[in-house]
Amino acid sequence: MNHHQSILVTGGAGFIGANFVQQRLASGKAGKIVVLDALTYAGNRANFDGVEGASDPARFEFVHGDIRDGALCERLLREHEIRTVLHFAAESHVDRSITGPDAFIDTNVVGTHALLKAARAVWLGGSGVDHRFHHVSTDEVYGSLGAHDAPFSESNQYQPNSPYSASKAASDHLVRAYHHTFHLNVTTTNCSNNYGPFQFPEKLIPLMLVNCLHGKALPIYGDGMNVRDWLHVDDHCRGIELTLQMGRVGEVYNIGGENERPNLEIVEHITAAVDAAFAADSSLRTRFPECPAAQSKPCWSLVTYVKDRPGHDRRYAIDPAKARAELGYRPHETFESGLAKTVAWYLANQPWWRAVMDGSYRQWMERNYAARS
Ligand code: NAD
Ligand code: TDX
Repeated sequence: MNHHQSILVTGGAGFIGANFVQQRLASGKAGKIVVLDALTYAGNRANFDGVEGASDPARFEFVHGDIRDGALCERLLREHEIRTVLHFAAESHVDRSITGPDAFIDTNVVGTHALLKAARAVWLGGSGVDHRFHHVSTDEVYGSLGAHDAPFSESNQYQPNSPYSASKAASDHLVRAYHHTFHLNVTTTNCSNNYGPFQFPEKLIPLMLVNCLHGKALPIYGDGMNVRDWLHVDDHCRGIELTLQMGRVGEVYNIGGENERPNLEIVEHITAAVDAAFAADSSLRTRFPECPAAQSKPCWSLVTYVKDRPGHDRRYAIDPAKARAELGYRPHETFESGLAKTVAWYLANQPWWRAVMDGSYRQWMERNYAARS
């Protein structure tokens, strides 16, 4: 095996990272995948259970550790002769960044810097080796769009509005600076809102789904007319692979779904999909007796307007023209096909979401929700 094809995936036990690792293992690509993950509330070792290739030590290794541990990062880069880092690890939930911003600075800013320092020491320390540091970032760094503004392009000004987006913006700047100052070979992708399997039920789509099944209120922040550009996680992962293959060093690529929708429309789709699933499969009534659909009532009846998120960005939208032109990127999944698959996945994988929600998350959500309503 060619060790030089080994990649380090930080945050690989989280939502997008785990989907990326699963996609790569399934593709049969050569090279070992080393996952470095601190297993915060959002990371789940079980995301690799039963995944083909994940039990083969020549193809996959899981390391429980923190990106802020520079010595560990350096050791992994050297030991596995890593030449490609894919940096997913982050604190990722905007609401948590409002109630507790410190972890966002620690992981997203200090952690990214520790990883950059390790990459610089190992890759640029001696005579230099071919390498790539890919940074996974978000569209939120560009701030909020007005209803008639053009979608975000790579040249938009950075205007982060939440502690989360500010911490991601800071990490983007550090990645850029390590390229310009130290000539580290970096690429960055800024992506819009992802959805799909293995997403923690604190983000809009899985939260609404799980609440429907439990017969719990569906909390709509503000007027429900905030707009996001939704992308199936598989398409994001493909965009990252294309950037690794074809992206130019030092460049930034915006990845989006060309699929802008207000939150209320998303919730409408979810509630309709759950209603339809219950109508088609009577066993769901026994499995989820608290769901309104179990009594032939519409899940939409659970919609509850709550106090708005402080600093809530009104609209995000991505202009993916550069990624399309340079990488040949375009989303494959339509929102309808992607959401249908996602609803089916959550219905079939109750043990997964029950397990990740057991623990401190539930208390946090209840406290947070009580404070808002
Ligand atoms: P997630 O919260 O589901 O997963 C984050 C992972 O990082 C978890 O496995 C967690 O254990 C790990 N982690 C956290 N702190 C760590 C640390 N200090 N050291 C090592 N590991 C640590 O997040 P996600 O939704 O999968 O997002 C992944 C990346 O993509 C993030 O950088 C996020 O900013 C970015 N992003 C997310 C979206 C989205 O819609 N979810 C959109 C665009 C960009
Ligand atoms: O209960 C809710 N009610 C509600 O109305 C939740 C959780 C969200 N919302 C609204 C807020 C947003 O307008 O839904 C929209 C989506 O919210 P989130 O799922 O929290 O995502 P968002 O804040 O848009 O950020 C996401 O996309 C960009 C990810 O969490 C980030 O990690 C990513 O960078």
